[in-house]
Amino acid sequence: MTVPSYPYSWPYDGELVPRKTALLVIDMQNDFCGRGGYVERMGYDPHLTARTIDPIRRLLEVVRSIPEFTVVFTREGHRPDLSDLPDNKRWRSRRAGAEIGSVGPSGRILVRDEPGWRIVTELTPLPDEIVVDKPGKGGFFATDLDLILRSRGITHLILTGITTDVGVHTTMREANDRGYECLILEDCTGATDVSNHVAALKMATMQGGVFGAVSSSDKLIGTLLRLHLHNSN
Ligand code: C5J
Repeated sequence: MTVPSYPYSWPYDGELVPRKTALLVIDMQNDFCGRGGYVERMGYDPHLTARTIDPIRRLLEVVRSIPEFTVVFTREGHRPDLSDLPDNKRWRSRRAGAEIGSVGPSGRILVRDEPGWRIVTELTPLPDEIVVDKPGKGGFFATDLDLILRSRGITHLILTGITTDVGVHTTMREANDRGYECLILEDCTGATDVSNHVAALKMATMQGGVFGAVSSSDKLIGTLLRLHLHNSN
């Protein structure tokens, strides 16, 4: 069963196989979509990123009901001593008015275990779901994400989370170079700037789908429910 998507149906290579597919929920942390967090401190509207919470929650409900589907959450953040924070990331965040490691209404910005760094309560991972902590924008840089996915035989990734143009896009590009087939969901991703969100989705589909395919949670949920019904008959 394939998911209706642009520019081609996904997966390209046949059936959607839950055992070989992982749902990635990228950086759905208070710092990126909550009040007083990193995004708001930089002067952006956190509603643009928070609008993804509901569609991701609905998708998670369906995915969690399907046996063998892997769910992976990522969290961007740094050690309290900031020893894993490169200077370029630090000074650029300072220039944006929200220096990583400084104290704000949600605790120290993008520092592990602080309130702002936590995943929003609506999307709290279940105890058997995988959580990957990452110091960079991409989910593969300086993490064991690739090892975990390959150990499970996963070849297809569904990307959700924030921000479309930074954390999600970097992860999709890293995944694409590593040979994973990627599907990005337009309503389950969001950016601090609407035109960046639209451009990031368009970029994925250029050149016949240079990075992957784009679809929506409704279309994916429809396919997953049909697949689930089909398998349980
Ligand atoms: C950023 C992200 N913006 N997850 N990270 O630094 O988009």
